[in-house]
Amino acid sequence: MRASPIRTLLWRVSATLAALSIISIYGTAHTGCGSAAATHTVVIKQMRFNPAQMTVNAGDTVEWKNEDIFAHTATANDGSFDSGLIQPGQSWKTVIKKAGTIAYYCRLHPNMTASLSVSSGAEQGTHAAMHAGAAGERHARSLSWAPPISPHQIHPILVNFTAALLPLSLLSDILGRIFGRQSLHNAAWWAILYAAAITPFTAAAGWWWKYSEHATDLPARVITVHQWLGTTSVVVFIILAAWRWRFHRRDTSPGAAYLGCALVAVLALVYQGSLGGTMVFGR
Ligand SMILES: [Cu+2]
Repeated sequence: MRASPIRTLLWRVSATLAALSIISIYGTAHTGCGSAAATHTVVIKQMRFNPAQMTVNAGDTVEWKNEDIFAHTATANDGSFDSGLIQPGQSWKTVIKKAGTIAYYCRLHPNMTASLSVSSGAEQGTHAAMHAGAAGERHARSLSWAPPISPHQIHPILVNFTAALLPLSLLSDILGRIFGRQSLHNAAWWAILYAAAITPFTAAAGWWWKYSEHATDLPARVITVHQWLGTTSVVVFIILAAWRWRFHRRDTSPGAAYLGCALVAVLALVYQGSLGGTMVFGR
C-alpha cells in the first residue's frame, strides 16, 4: 500500500484547519458610530459587525443583517440578547431595553466582537467615555481566556484529539510498514487506544450540546447525520482499537484488511468534520 493518498489527505486536512484558524483570527474591530434613529442596522460582512460600536437609545430596535457567506450570531456578553443562528442573507432584530454598554460577539466566531452604547437619553454627554469603555472591554475579551464549561466550547476542543489521533495511528502503521520500524507500529497502537478512549467524551459533549440551550441553532438535517455518524464512530474506534491490540500483542504489523478499515474510518471522520464545519461556519 502506498502512503501518498494518505499524505495527500492529511495535507488537505491540515491545510483546511490552518485556513479555518486564519479565518477565525481574522476579523478585528472597526470603529463607527450609529445615528440616533429608532431602528439601527448592523451589517455583518466579512466576519465583522459593521459598525462595531453603535450608540442607541434604550427602547430602540437594533437589526443585524447578515450579508456574509457564513452564519453568525449576535450574542450579548451579559446574556441580554442572543440572536441564534442568522443565516447568510437573513436578519434578526431586537429591542434594546437596558441602558449601559452591551458588548456582544458571535458565538461561532468569538473574535467577532462589537458593542452597543445604550443611552437612557440623559447620557448623551458621556458618549465618548462610553466608546472608550467599550473599546477596553472588547480588547479585554479578545485576550481573556476562561475554562471551557459549556458543550459548545468543550465539543470543538475534544474533536481535535479525535480528529488527530486516528489519522496519526493509520499513518504510523503505514510508515511502519514502509520503513519496517516496530516503534512506528507501537505509536500506531497507542494513538488508536487514545482515540478510542477520548472519542466517547467527544460524542458525549456533542450530545450534551444537542440537548443544551443552543440546540435550536443547529440545522436539523445536518445534526442528525452528524450525531449518528459520531456515535457510530465511537463504536468503530473501540472495535479498531481491539483489533489493533491483536497485532500489538503479537508484535506484528497490521494487514491490509485492518488498514483498509482504518482508512474508511479516517474518510468518515473527514466527512464528519466537514458536517461539523458546515454547522459552525455555514456553507
Ligand atoms: Cu460569526
